[in-house]
Amino acid sequence: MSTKTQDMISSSFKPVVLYELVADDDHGRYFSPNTYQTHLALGYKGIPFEVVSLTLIEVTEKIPELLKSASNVLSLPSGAASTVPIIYDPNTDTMVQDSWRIAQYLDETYPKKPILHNQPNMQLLLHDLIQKDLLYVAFPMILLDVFSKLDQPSAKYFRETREKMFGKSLEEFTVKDADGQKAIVSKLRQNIAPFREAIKRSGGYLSDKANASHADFFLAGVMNLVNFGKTDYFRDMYLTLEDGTQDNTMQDFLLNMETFVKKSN
Ligand SMILES: N[C@@H](CCC(=O)N[C@@H](CS)C(=O)NCC(=O)O)C(=O)O
Repeated sequence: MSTKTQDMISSSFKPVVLYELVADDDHGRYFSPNTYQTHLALGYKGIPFEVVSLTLIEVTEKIPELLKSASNVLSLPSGAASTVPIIYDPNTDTMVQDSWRIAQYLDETYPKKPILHNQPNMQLLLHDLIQKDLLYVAFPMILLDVFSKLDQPSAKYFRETREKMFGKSLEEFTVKDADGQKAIVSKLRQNIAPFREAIKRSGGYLSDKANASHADFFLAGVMNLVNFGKTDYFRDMYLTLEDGTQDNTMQDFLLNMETFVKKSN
């Protein structure tokens, strides 16, 4: 574990490399909540970084080799897997895998603008709530759309792996009828409400006006994925209150988060 902090202002500082997931070679849209949260964390902390964009199929082809080539890999106790996000930090010659492990590494190595705020358990709790209430609820609405936006080899792999995971075809898993979709939109509308209230209370992020946290980045990542899958429903899901009135809090939150995204290398 790296405990030595790094000086980003030093002239010898080299940009951190982020291995990101993109939808296809042509458009390169980021859609993974897991990688997006790391992407936002790097931008928010002001750590100079470069993005290596990989399609899903490229992740399966390149990540095992990449991990083998590294002399120093930090990952979860469960061990390294063939997934992104991964960062390589040339300043410490360290490769770090898994968004949670990366968040820990970033706060240890670059303590300015912390994202875990010495409350890792609370951050994990928020992460799990966002995953359960906002991501998993949206899955049956968006999975087929995500599939349709991937390049062909990635789409084939996505179908194979996700159908195995869910024990049914993507078509069977997807809710397509109007009533079923309405029920999901309504559930998401209810579930986003406490997060919106927290952001309105603080006037900025989930727990504070000026300081973001790991959970904020994951919330933005999940909203970004849902927007990627079902852009037309974004307003109904996130910007419409139970009584039908419109509230742009979550849109402003997401737009603010987008300012941390690296524009180009
Ligand atoms: N717990 C991991 C999950 C990483 C993960 O599942 N990443 C996906 C992209 S969203 C991936 O790389 N999948 C590769 C595959 O499906 O083979 C993290 O938070 O980093």
